[in-house]
This record gives sequence, structure tokens and C-alpha cells, in this order.
Amino acid sequence: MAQFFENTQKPESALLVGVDSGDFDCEVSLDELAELAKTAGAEVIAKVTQKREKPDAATYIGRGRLDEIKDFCKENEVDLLIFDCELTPSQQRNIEDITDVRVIDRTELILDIFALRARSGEGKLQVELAQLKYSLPRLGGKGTSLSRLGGGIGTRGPGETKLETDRRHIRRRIKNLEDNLEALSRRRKLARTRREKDGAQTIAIVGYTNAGKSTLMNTLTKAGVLAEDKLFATLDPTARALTLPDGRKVMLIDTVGFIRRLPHGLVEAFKSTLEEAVSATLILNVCDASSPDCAEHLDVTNRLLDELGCAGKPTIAVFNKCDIAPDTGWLTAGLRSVKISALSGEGLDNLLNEIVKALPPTRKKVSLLLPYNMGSDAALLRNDGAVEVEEYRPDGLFMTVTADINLLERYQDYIV
Ligand SMILES: Nc1nc2c(ncn2[C@@H]2O[C@H](COP(=O)(O)OP(=O)(O)OP(=O)(O)O)[C@@H](O)[C@H]2O)c(=O)[nH]1
Ligand SMILES: [Mg+2]
Repeated sequence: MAQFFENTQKPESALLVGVDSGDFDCEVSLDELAELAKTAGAEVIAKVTQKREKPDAATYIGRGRLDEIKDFCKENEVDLLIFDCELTPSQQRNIEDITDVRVIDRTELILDIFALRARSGEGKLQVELAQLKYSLPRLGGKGTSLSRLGGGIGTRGPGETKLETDRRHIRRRIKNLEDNLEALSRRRKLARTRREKDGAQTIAIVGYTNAGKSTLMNTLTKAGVLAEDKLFATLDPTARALTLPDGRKVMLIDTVGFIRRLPHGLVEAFKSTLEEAVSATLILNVCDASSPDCAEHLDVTNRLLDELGCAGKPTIAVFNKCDIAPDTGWLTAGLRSVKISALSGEGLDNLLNEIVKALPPTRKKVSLLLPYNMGSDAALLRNDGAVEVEEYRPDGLFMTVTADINLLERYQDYIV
């Protein structure tokens, strides 16, 4: 029996379980869970839903339904139950006890996909941190014993002392990971401050997973970022330079995709990479206009952005895949928005013009009266800015100049 669970030659066959509480569209959510399961390499055999207002405290769904599931799993050789929710450790254990099948929840599934996708050192650390935090309260459950060859079903996993050492070990590792990530985060912050000081403006491409963010990045900058018809193809932020129609050079950043009910631990763990988006000057909220759930995806992204502290930041809603989308006129009402196809390039000129309009100006025109002992400052302004008027007056040097606003900050006192 133990070997049965260890069989990794064929794709794991999974049964999806959801509760229809009326809080959200259970069908849509289960379809998405099926996409996630496929991305993780499982074969989805069937989906089960149960209507109930509140999940059962002990077993999430009703006992009767669980017994049915148990029989179904036996008959159809199901390896894995995937619950479309976040299960408590005891719910997970109880369900495994009753069904004799390994149980994971939505969070664990997403963590698993992130683990498959992580490429950079930082990405790997972030995923490991999220996974350890998730597994700590679950240690010693059947989940561990079931997955361990020869663990034997019905045993309680490792003995209590072993469990304690395991826990201590994991806590130490968590601390270690947090320290490492903290150091990386500081480095990121430094790089950002440097960019800001140079007056570089950044534009973050954010949005629901599979919306076409990386494709847009590639089309605009030839970045060569991996774009795939898979969920969470991108984990690490990539930055590339982009020259706008008005000649300004900006940084474009491709980011990790969002999904509804994104596990909180992941948001925490990915904070430092998500901060790249938070600190951007402008946000492009990309959504897949060909998806019937487009409006909801946009909403999920907006809410997550708010949570991360981006409320009020200049944003353009980018309706992508318009080459295959039905008319989306109703979606764009009341928003600063553009329709594009990142694949065919349609609408990209329009997008670039909107970006120019939405970005706060970096230069402005002022008139200054500089005392004659500030000759080197005058030289600096001539060097950086475009001088229109320059007059030697009795009380100083009068200049009308268009220059970088950061540079002009220093001469506030001399503006006339
Ligand atoms: N028809 C059409 N397909 C597109 C367009 N843009 C992207 N796609 C496809 O959509 C899929 C997802 O594209 P990605 O660019 O990887 O999406 P993403 O938003 O970066 O996804 P994650 O990194 O997984 O969050 C790919 O198969 C793309 O070829 C478009 O304008 N039209
Ligand atoms: Mg991507």
C-alpha cells in the first residue's frame, strides 16, 4: 500500500473537492483548481462539491460525503484529494484518517507549483520559507507518514521526541531563511533608492496569472522572459530598459502573477519581490480580456495591490489578448485603460502614449536668480537643463531653464 502512494511514474490522479458556501462561484474556483492541479502535474479524475453554509469544523465536508469519496477513491485508484480551500492541520489529518488517501489543500498545491517554478536563489528561499511555515503546524500528521515509504498507514509518524527535534530544526531553518531574505531585501532596497536618486522611473507589469504579462514585457523590450500557457510561469521579477515615445528612458518590471485567495504565507514570503511593484511609479494592471472572468481577475489584482499599499498609485488597466477577446467595451468604462494584443502588437503604440501621459513629469521649467558666487551651480544647470534665457543682472544671474525636478529641488530658494 505504501508503495502505491510512492508511485511517481504515472501522473498522480486527483479528485478535487469544493464546498459551495455561496461566498464565491464554486464552479469557477474548481475549474481554476483543476488548472493548478494540471500545472502541478496531476491528472484530475473528477470534481465533487457539497453545498453547505459553513465547513465542518472537524472534516470540512460532511461525514457521509467523505465515506462516498473514500469508496470512489478505492474504485478509481485516486492518489490525491485536493481541497479547494485552506484546511486546518486537524481537518487534513481527520480526512486522511477517514479516506486513507493523501490530502492537500489549495495552498499546498500553489506552494508546490511555486516550488517547481522557482529559479533564482531568492525565489527558492522564498518558496522554502512559505513551505516550512505551512508545514510546521502539520508535522506528525498522516501526511508525513503516508508519503514516507514503509511508514505504514495508521501509524502516527515519527515518535514524539523525533517530532520535537524536527520542529526545532525547522524553526532554526525558518529563522535562517528569514535572515537571508532580509539581507537580499536590503540589497533590493538599496538598488531601488539608487534608481530613484538617478530619477529613473519604473513601470511594473502586474496582473492575474497567465494574463500575458511576460509576453507584453517581451514584445516591448525583447527581454526573452519565459512566457507559457501555464500558471505562475514567472516568479522572479525581471527588469528591462524601455525608451518611451517622448525619449524618456524607464525601467519595465515583470512580476509574479496573482490568483484569487493567494495563500497569505506566499504573499508574506514574496514581500520583497512584490515590493518591486509597490515602489514602481506606474502600474500596468494586465488582464486577459478573452477570459469570462476578466472583471474578477482585475478585481483580485486591485485588492491585492491595495493590500500591498499601492492604493492611489497611477495605474493603467491593460486589456490584453484583444485578438481573441469578444467586445470588452463594457469593461473599460470609467478606467484609464487600453486594449492591446501583446502577441500581435496591436494597440501597443496606444499603450506607450498612455504611459507617457500617466507618468508624472520628471522635468519642469523655472526661472531662477542665482547669486554670482554660485557659478558652478549655473554650470550644472546649463549642463543638465535646456536654458532659454540667461541674463547678467545687477543682483545675480537670471536663468529660465527646463531641468530635472530632482536637480531643481536644490534651488528652491532662488526661484523667482
Ligand atoms: N491570443 C493571445 N495570447 C496571448 C497574448 N498575450 C499572451 N498570450 C498567451 O497567454 C499565455 C500566458 O502568457 P504569459 O506572458 O506567460 O502570461 P503571464 O501573465 O506572464 O503569466 P504568469 O507568469 O504565469 O503569471 C501564453 O501562452 C501566451 O502566448 C495575446 O495578446 N493574445
Ligand atoms: Mg509571466
